[in-house]
Amino acid sequence: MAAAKKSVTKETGQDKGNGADTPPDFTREQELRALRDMLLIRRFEEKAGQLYGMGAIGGFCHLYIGQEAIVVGMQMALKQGDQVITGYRDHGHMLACGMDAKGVMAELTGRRGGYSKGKGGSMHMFSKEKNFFGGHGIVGAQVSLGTGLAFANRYRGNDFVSLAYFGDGASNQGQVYESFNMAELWKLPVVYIIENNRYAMGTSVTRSSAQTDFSKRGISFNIPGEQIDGMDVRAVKAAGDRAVAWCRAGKGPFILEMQTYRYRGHSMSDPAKYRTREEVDKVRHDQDPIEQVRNRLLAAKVSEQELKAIDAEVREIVNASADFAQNDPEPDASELYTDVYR
Ligand SMILES: Cc1ncc(C[n+]2csc(CCOP(=O)(O)OP(=O)(O)O)c2C)c(N)n1
Ligand SMILES: [Mg+2]
Repeated sequence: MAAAKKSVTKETGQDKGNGADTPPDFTREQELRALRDMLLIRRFEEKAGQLYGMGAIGGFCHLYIGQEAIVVGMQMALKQGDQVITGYRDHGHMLACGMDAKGVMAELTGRRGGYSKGKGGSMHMFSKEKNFFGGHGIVGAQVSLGTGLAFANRYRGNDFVSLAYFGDGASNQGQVYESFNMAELWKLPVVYIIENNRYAMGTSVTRSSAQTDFSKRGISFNIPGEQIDGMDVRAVKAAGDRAVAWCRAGKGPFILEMQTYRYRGHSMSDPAKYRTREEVDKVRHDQDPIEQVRNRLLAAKVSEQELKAIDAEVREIVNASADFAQNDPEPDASELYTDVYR
């Protein structure tokens, strides 16, 4: 993975701190929060993987392991009322938005306590209270919908910003560019976050994309873009601050390419034969977002005990969610006829 290079296609006029190469330090509280929130996603996803292996989860299940710093860092740049929308690799986004782990896990297992009453599954969960708008299985669909959320904010005259997350593969979808055009034309407050994890299913970016610097994808629409080290939660947060401030100030959309990596296959049914084990191990070893924070905390003399307490708290939440998700009843058959558009 290229180290954090940055390409700003239009001068933002914002304070860029020390630049993306050396992101501003976090306070101790920020480091601890980032560690806890990233660990929650990692452990939740590991547990979801186990439950899937046991046959407790049906349908599709796309894990977010390796990409945790992106949603956690971006969430730290938001204020209450800002909205989030993403694709099918969505459990991390939900947890980062503050959705309840029990409700998410129970949706995965198809139980009535799930966010969609057990009728939606992994790719179809929403929370009005937490401003999470899904969970979308159609690649690229969330980009147009996220632009619509921004349009609504502008129409209503509030100062909320919407974040539309999508992948390197989705970046080649036609509706993305129709959305870019409208967003810049109408100065809509939307941050387009391209999670470049280097693969779209089994296809690497170099095989699928003529322009692999995704921060440049907005050039013909005059949308500024930056390339960010998406494995460093501090760099993500700093970039999020700049992009969100730009949108909130009424200057229009902003593109952030987050350079990241997914450790697991595309979905649970992917044997991942298109890459080597060494490639995965190298990223895990050299760049793991959670280990980076843990190492900085240890270097700052935070005790092992304090870190263990965070581990324990997270494990308890995840175990409780798995227990609930396996013991909560399935939805009643009458639910087949509710929440259906006719
Ligand atoms: C319109 C559409 N075309 C194709 C698919 C099948 N499909 C599902 S995921 C995916 C790859 C998307 O990759 P990327 O955008 O990089 O996201 P990632 O899975 O890496 O997070 C494809 C082609 C789909 N769901 N929708
Ligand atoms: Mg991808």
